[in-house]
Amino acid sequence: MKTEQGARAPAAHARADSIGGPGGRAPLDVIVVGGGFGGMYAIYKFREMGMQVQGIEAGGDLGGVWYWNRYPGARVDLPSIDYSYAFSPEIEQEWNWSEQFAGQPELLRYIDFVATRLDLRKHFQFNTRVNRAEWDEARQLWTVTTEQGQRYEAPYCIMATGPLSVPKEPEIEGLKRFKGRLLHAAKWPHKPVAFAGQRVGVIGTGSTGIQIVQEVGRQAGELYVFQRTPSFTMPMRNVRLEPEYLAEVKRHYAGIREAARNSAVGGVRPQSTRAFFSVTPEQRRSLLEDAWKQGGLAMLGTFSDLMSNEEANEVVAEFVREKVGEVVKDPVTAEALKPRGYPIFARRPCIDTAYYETYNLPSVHLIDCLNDPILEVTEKGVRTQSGEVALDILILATGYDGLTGALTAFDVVGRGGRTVNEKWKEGARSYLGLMMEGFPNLFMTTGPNGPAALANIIRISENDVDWIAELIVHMRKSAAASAEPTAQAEQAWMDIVAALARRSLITKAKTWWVGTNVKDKPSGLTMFTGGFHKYREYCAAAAEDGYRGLVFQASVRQTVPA
Ligand code: NA7
Repeated sequence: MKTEQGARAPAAHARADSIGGPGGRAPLDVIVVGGGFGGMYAIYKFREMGMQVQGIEAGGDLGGVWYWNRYPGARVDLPSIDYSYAFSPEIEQEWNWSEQFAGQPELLRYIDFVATRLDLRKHFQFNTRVNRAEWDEARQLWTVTTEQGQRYEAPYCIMATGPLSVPKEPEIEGLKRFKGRLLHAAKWPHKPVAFAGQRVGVIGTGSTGIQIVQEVGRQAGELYVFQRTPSFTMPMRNVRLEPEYLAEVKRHYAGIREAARNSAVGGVRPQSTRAFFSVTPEQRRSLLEDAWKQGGLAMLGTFSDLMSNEEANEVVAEFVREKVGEVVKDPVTAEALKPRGYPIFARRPCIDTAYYETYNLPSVHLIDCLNDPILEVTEKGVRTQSGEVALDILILATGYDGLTGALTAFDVVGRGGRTVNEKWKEGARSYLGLMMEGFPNLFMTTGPNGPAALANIIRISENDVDWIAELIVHMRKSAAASAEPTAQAEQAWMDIVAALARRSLITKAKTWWVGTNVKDKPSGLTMFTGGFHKYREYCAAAAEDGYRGLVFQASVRQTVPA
């Protein structure tokens, strides 16, 4: 298999100082924390560069969110063709997606295919959680320790820990009291759960809750959906991918990838330059109807200004509310399902398969927690203001400590003993979402202040890993042992992120995107909202500019010009 980097790079200069993992293996060059899409590609890329790599993964296998999220109905909401690796033409040609939006089992099969094809598993230690990572300034190494007490050292550490890897327990009294079966969407059992004849409750109606409701609603004896904030959801209109279509895609993968890299979402979804009010009301309506029929997130791409023009946004929001009213027969339920008070698309827009239709089943009951709040979980079920709902199974689909949760869940200690928790006390700071001032040679893939959550996570991961790899090649050429962004470069990036955020309607909703879903978390938009293509341009410009935003050190006390 070819690598983008081509020839194998020389061995890292710092290897003589480093020690390997257990078993007295060769000194490590790079430790990768996380075995999702980002971590898998990082391991592959650095191995192909001739580096000694070690991956550490908390799960029992590769896959990240797709390893953990085995709940019924789990499905990717980007087209599978886009949501797949672009770095290997061989894998593109050999793998066949069966559906436009692949389900979790197929995604795991793809991950297994890639891992087996590239022989990636041998580089990972599974079932292992990192509990500390510390920069050893004197030796210019990262020391990473695990909960089991193992210790790894390497000059480079990649946190491929993902934006959605720390599930959020809801702040609801009595969860431990529940005598029925308590399931968390993000820690779903590996054996199928039988719902037939069961009284099931679901708390949470984000993307996860919606996927669960539409699936479990058709299986359970009774389903009770505890909804606090309704989400806007649009029809997915998933289809099987026919062999002729796949053959056509395979012939054009290079162009498809190029288009994805140059798009705001990192996928081939068309994005119009048409402003909402530049066309007549009739044309607008007809375009919205077309997008609704087309399905997926087509609507978001139909106009250019839906995330910045509040008035335009509200017309689209009302259009979706009308659709809810057309589908849901009970007017009280329909009204409760209509999201109000925040702009459409400011919360992750969901795409569904007959979600609203599920509420027409006599066995499916919506509990509007805005008017009837959950008071506590009891031994028997959930007690809201209006009474107790007895349940056999309670499912938590209550989201994640997104973007920053993984790196604040354990001690990541940088220069001078400062932790990431301390650095991010007022909110996550980073340079390009990739590095942090005070944390030399520590890299993040899909990190805060990058475009994570707003664009295809696989395209972002590939961009990030390639950028880090190029930087390491640069460091080797210039005999640099460590690299770290300057405080000024980091601030300049934060200013860009903040300026874009001010123009976006995203901040007008309370979501994990802005951190308001986690108690005491500093809130604010820590995502780059300028689009994946622009993010890539910034990353490329930083490299082309000779990494002027970074400080390099050859060895302690000796500074190397970039
Ligand atoms: P989300 O989108 O954060 O949704 C979590 C849901 O759980 C949301 O509806 C919350 O309501 C609800 N929630 C959380 N805590 C409570 C309590 N205490 N009581 C009632 N309801 C609660 O997470 P998802 O897992 O659905 O989706 C995450 C991402 O995965 C998604 O954005 C895609 O990128 C894929 P709230 O909004 O707080 O009122």
